[in-house]
Amino acid sequence: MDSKEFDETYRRETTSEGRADYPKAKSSEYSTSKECNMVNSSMSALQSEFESRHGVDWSIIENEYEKNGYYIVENLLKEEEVELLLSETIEIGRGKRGFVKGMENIGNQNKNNEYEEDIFSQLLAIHHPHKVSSTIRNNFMTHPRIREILSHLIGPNIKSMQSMLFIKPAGKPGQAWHQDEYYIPTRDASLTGVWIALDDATIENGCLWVRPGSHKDKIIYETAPHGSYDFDSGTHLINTPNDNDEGIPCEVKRGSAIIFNGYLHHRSLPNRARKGTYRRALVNHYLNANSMLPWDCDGTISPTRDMRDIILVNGIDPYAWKGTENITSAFLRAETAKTNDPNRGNRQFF
Ligand SMILES: O=C(O)CCC(=O)C(=O)O
Repeated sequence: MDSKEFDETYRRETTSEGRADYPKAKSSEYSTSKECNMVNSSMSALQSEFESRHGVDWSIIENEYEKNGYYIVENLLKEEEVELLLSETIEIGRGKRGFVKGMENIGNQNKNNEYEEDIFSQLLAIHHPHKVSSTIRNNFMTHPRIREILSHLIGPNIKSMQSMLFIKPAGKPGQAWHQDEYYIPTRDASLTGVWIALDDATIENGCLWVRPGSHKDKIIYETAPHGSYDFDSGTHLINTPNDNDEGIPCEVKRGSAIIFNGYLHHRSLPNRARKGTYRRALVNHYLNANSMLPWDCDGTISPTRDMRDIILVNGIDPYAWKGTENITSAFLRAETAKTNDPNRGNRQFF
């Protein structure tokens, strides 16, 4: 299914032709409060529809999330949506969707007939793919089910500031224990990751691990070099009350999502599965749109009180009067565990 067909499927599902109670347009298109109210009332309808379809009791989900700092949503995406994301990933990897900084160094810019494996085997992760892919921007960052769930966990007003597309072919490292809110600070501790598996994620291929409940004290902990080639980026958490907690692996099927709190300690291990396989995942980060976003984009822009390169995902943006900016752009993650990495010397990213 290409992106046009996808849009059409969603249009049918989200209008009176299909599931009448899904919002008709994407929330980023809502600018007046009347339209926003429409989104919010659609959300309630959506909730009841979801509840009757899946017997969801939102208070159970909210309590679980509050207690553990994460929640697994099975089958968040349908199989054809996963397929669409994977074919989009190949096009991004070929350099067909636009310039991805760092890709030129590994010869992946403008490739036509490259085998999938040749394209993917070198890529750990692409940051901000939504900057080159309208499919990711319009269909997946603002996906109706993500909006539905986050409106319960974050609140009705939601914005997003980044996406990451992990490819993680066999042999690539994991990410050591860290807290996302250290890297992307919010003013109200509302940072939330939505980690969507595009392959079945297993212990062997480097699934996400979490320390349940480690988000609760809302403390950002110290970090120090981990000194391990198992992990990308230089540091891991130290001197936390959870240092001895090995955590639990979140093995999830493709299409399922792990929603996790920005203070939650989490990590992943290297992909130790057989050559030619991947552990692909799309990870988007969200926060309550009522919070300003004092994020310096990992040191790449001057300190700011409110980074405005955001996408309104649901409800209203109380800071809409500031307008938005175009600051971030797509880039290949610098792999710090790889000595000959062309990006070496750049800042390290989590
Ligand atoms: O997917 C992974 O391997 C790590 C993801 C992660 O740590 C994150 O999204 O913050």
